[in-house]
Amino acid sequence: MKLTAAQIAELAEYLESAQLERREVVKITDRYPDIGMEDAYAIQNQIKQRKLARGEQIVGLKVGLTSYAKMKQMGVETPIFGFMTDTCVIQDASEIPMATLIHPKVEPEIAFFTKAAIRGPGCNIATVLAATDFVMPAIEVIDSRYRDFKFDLVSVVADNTSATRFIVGGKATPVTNLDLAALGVVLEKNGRIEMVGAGAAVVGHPATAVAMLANHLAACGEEIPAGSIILSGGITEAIPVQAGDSISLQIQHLGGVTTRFV
Ligand code: OOG
Ligand code: MG
Repeated sequence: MKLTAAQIAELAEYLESAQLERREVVKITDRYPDIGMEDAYAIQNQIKQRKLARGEQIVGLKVGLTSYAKMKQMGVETPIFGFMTDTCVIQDASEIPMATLIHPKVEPEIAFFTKAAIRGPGCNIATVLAATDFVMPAIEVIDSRYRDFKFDLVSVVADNTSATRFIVGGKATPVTNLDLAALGVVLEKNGRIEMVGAGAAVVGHPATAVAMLANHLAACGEEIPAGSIILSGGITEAIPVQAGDSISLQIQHLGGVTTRFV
């Protein structure tokens, strides 16, 4: 660790208040250029403690920068991991007020619902599928707290991987007989196709992203609990949204999910 406990607490407060007050801030590496990955997760963890202390509940976990498009863009080879609380949950087909966000983008994802704990190390596609109750299509709303949505890897990890809102819908589909890598994905904004993709865009298979999350948690003696929702990572690039935009995601065999920004 390169930061002191006091600096970690201060940076957590800095980022979380930006989120709560819906304003952009300068990225933390501009002030502390030497921040390492361990510090970044310590800041994210401190943000989690702040939210728990305020009575929020953890509802799920997320994996980010899993698509080859984003990895290339960021020059990284390993995904990043974050958490979601009950305040992130938006119901299918309901509205999201823009006034509650900074500069949101949406991305298409496959959400996993676990029926058993997943504990690393050594997790793989098979371990994950065996512990999966069902999958559903999910729209993730990401909203970086950083100016112009620009950041480096440690800054975005500290900022809880831009986690903000998510919406699940469609059919709760068991994974038996389902090839998640081959599923076609269509993301529309206001009735126009914006992005198309396939499950394989996420590190070859979305369950691999979940396995990487379990293996990451294992390094700190943690696991993915049974009954978790896991967002396995954006399948395409994220698209920016504005008030008035309707977003619709269709995933082959899993059905659709929609939301509208007002
Ligand atoms: C970081 C979060 C990325 C994903 O699915 O790739 C993410 C960002 O791009 O703001 O959630
Ligand atoms: Mg995402």
